[in-house]
Amino acid sequence: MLTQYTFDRLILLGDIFDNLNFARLKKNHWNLLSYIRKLSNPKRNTEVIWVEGNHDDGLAEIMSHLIGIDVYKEYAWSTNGKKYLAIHGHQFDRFLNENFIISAIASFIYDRIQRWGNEKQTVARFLKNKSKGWLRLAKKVADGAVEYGRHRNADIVICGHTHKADMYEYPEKNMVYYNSGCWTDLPSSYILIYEGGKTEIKYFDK
Ligand SMILES: [Mn+2]
Repeated sequence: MLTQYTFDRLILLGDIFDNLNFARLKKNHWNLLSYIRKLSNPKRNTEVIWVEGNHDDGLAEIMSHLIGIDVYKEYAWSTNGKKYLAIHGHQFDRFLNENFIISAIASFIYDRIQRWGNEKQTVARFLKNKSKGWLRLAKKVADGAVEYGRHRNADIVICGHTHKADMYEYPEKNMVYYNSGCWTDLPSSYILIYEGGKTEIKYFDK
């Protein structure tokens, strides 16, 4: 996906790593990391930004040395007169913050489902699209992120965290929310912001 575009800026929206267990990383994971490191080389004029998630909280510093990219809690920028704010989104996940143990178990189970699942991740996708709890969580993260973004004077807020690619409009606040979804399911999803400011959810299937 990365090689099919030329771009000025790549924003990694958190939870790039699950934990510090690097022994679990396979060759293609290291290839991706080394590609990202290559992109961040000043000669390439590509800015690589890592916004910290809840899973890679604390890893960011190590990784910024290893991959040589800057790590942020949140990242704001302007394109074509619109203000964007990228933040991972766990900050608005009250369930996660109030039920840390249950969330850790749920995250463990989801991880197993993904690892045992077939290539198309049928079960993981089913959970995301049909589970009422998941939908409620996705909307709550969106509402929280937009409220937060309003105080930051953002027009567009982009989160990750929920694994569910989404777009919600908040006309009464004059704001739009995007969620970039995730890389671990197929099709993988990401957000593309064109030079003219057009913003789109895209999908990638290998
Ligand atoms: Mn997360």
